[in-house]
Amino acid sequence: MSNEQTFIAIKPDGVQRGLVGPIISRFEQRGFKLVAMKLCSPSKEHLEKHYADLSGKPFFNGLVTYMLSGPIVAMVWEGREVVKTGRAILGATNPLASPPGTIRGDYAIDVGRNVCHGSDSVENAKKEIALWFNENELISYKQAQFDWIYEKA
Ligand code: IDP
Ligand code: MG
Repeated sequence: MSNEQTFIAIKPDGVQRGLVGPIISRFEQRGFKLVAMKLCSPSKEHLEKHYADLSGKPFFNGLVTYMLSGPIVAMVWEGREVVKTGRAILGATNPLASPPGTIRGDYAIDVGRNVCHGSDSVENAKKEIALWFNENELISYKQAQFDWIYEKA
């Protein structure tokens, strides 16, 4: 399926460090399609909901404070196996365990400042997209380069 979707976010450190362009470029250059994007400052409640699965972790409060520390670029990207491939483009959660060539492996050191977020499963991607975007913010269009990226739809 070439219409799988994932939720990708550039965290406050990524925005403040001027990494919006480089991070978007990696998804564009790979051939994925941008379906939605906004610069936003979500509430504490919204971020606690986004990371609800981690609410029992000792780093949870620090994580929410980090995510509240500045604007976030929220995006939806679409394409074949984009959830799994998006995670590969981001790299490992701990940047020091992430090889050069990945976003975290090229731009980050500490796990608590790892510049980007990506959904970890198709099911969670659906939930995260619904949490961060209204349906009318997801734009439907044919990517001009589609037939040059995919052999078959
Ligand atoms: P992921 O972002 O690679 O999916 P998760 O385990 O879902 O990793 O954790 C969510 C976020 O929480 C991480 O991206 C990172 O910012 C933060 N985090 C995870 N583990 C730690 C930790 O041990 N210390 C501080 N922050 C952490
Ligand atoms: Mg995660």
